Amino acid sequence: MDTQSIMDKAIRRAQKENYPKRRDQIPLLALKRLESRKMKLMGDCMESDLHSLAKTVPSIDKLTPFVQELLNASIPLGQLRKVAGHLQKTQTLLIRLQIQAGKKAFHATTSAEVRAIRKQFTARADSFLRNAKDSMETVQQFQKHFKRLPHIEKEAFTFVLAGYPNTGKSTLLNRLTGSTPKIADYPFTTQEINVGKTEYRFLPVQFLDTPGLLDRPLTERNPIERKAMAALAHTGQHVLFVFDPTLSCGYSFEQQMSLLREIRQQFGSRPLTVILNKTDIAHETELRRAQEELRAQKIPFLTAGPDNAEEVKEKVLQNVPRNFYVTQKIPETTGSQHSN
Ligand SMILES: Nc1nc2c(ncn2[C@@H]2O[C@H](COP(=O)(O)OP(=O)(O)OP(=O)(O)O)[C@@H](O)[C@H]2O)c(=O)[nH]1
Ligand SMILES: [Mg+2]
Repeated sequence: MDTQSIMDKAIRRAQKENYPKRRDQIPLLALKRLESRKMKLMGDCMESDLHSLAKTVPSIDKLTPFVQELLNASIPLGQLRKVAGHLQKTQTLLIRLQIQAGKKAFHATTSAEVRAIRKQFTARADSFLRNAKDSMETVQQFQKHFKRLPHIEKEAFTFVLAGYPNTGKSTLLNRLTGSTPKIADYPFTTQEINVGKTEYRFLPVQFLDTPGLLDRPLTERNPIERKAMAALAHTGQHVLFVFDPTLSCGYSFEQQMSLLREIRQQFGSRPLTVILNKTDIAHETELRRAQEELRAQKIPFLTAGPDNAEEVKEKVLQNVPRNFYVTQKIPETTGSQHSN
């Protein structure tokens, strides 16, 4: 829906309107009634299109902090509030314009004047719509992002996969849950949060695959990285840090270790397991180096590759506490996907 299509639709709606069957009115009065009716129909039509667009911006404050942060990474929510306000203001202007034009038409003394009033009305309504063009586009972009929000189950125990780009997080999600996120040999393949679901002891467990993170301050992080940070900050009971000891991801041992340190510092209240990935192509020395470092730091780890997916899954799932579903009070932020 763009400004042109809204206007075209309103004009088509007005064109359907014709003189009433009763033709006992004097022609000028009939014309005034007809043109006023056309303007009302056009105004209502435009106003209702704007309304249906603006109402898709839900009350932002009711969204969970996680959803707010995810959306904010794509479209600043402050801007979205302004834009929704602008659309509402345009609706009010259209209604006012239509009332004023109706009054003017009523007081007109010639047919030509009545027709001119409707032309003016159409031109001014068109300019209001054009002014709202950017706001409409922003809302439409927002709708797209909103639709792409991850469908997170509140009740499920949640593992969050994090790590440098290209380390194999999405591949691991596929191995753990069978879900099929996009996997590719370049960084930032994953741009949204992917969710994979499975069961453990007949209870729901989910894994969130996040976009890759670089080791740098939050203020320097790009919007895609900020989604991963939002997932770590607001969701999940256990972090799986995916580490590529082969460095084929394109990032150094030190860079990955430094990110691991930062995540432990920032989100240390939650248990964390390192997944040493790509063991099928890792040299023994590469693996040993990572394992020794992790042992020295007393960080639990698992080694993973294409050949031991089932074993890794079993070991990862053993981290779900037996009493989680009985005693765990699910935090509000564990993330309904949209609101609550
Ligand atoms: N040999 C080998 N390659 C792997 C393994 N896991 C992932 N890869 C490859 O590593 C590359 C990156 O994999 P992804 O799963 O897309 O990595 P990611 O961490 O999700 O990447 P981003 O979404 O960009 O952060 C792909 O070419 C995968 O095929 C593994 O265990 N062994
Ligand atoms: Mg990925």
